[in-house]
Amino acid sequence: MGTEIHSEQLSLDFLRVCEAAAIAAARTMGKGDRRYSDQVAVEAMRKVLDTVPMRGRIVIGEGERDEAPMLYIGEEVGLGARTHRQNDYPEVDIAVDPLEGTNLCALGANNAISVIAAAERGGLLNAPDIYMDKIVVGPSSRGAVDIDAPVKDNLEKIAQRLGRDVEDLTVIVLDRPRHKKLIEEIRAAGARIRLISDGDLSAGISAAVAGTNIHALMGIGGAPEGVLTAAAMKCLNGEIQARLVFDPERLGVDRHKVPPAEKVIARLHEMGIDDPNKVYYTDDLAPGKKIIFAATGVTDGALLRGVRFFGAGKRTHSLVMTTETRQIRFIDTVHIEGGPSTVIRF
Ligand code: VTB
Repeated sequence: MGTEIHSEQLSLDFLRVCEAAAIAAARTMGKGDRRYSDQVAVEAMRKVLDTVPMRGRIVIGEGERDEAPMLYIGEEVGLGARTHRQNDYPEVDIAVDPLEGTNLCALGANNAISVIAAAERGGLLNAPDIYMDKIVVGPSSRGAVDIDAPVKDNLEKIAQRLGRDVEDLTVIVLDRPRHKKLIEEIRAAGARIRLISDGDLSAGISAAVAGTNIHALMGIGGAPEGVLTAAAMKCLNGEIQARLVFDPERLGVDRHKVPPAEKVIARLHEMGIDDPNKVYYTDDLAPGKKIIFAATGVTDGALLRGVRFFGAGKRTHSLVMTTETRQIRFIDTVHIEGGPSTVIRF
């Protein structure tokens, strides 16, 4: 059974986890080796996760057991995973993205982050690692959009809720050929667009925070990122609507580039997903009652600053949130390595 989750305590443990992954990844910034950046982030995250007092189980991670050495789906992590006194620790389901935007980090581009989300058992959808069409909006526009409505209608609704013109909205879209039509539709409606090369998770979070000048995220990205976005939306009162996508035509790729539809449908069935066209709402993706979300900036971004290294240590900027304690913390941490004469700058 395990003990109860104490969100506030655990959220600070997850802060340490994210900080460690972000620092490790940030050290590799600009080296041009995305796999290496990811690897060090995974290793650092895994190491600190194992010091967290919980019986953790990875539900969204680096892939299936046979393809990922660490943080694979089903892996047990945390102090409770390596003791016979398992009942002393709460059972926690965990979704991680140790380095969201591996390319961004490898190139030193903006908005690479380290992310973890957690909930009680069953609180985060065990989503397949395929594509997902998403629309993400902040609290003001919650309940106003519909993933099946024309783009123009959704933009008009968002504009109305925000008390401005469609021309004053900025929508984030992953810069991919599959979004040609979506981009045309957003342009035709009159909204502004920010095209990004990677990282629709950090973009989705930005859409739910006023002051970022980002009002919505639209388009097809990864399904695991969709679950992490949903966890953040639960904490921020934002909304995500989503649908799995595996049709090569919609993805704008050759048929042989993606697994055949029958195979995906069979796999989804195995995972308990009987309707592959189902629309997932925030609570379907992250049904948990006790959701904890933490993210640390790796490179500078719209919401979080990247890791800064200086002689006597480093400084990290993170976002830590919980649904239970209703706290949204922006945490600026100085990690000191130097001696007693180390100077801390405000
Ligand atoms: C998506 C998106 C991620 O990678 O998974 C994208 O959700 C991959 O899309 O945020 P492509 O296969 O078209 O490259 C990210 O952008 C992470 O880098």
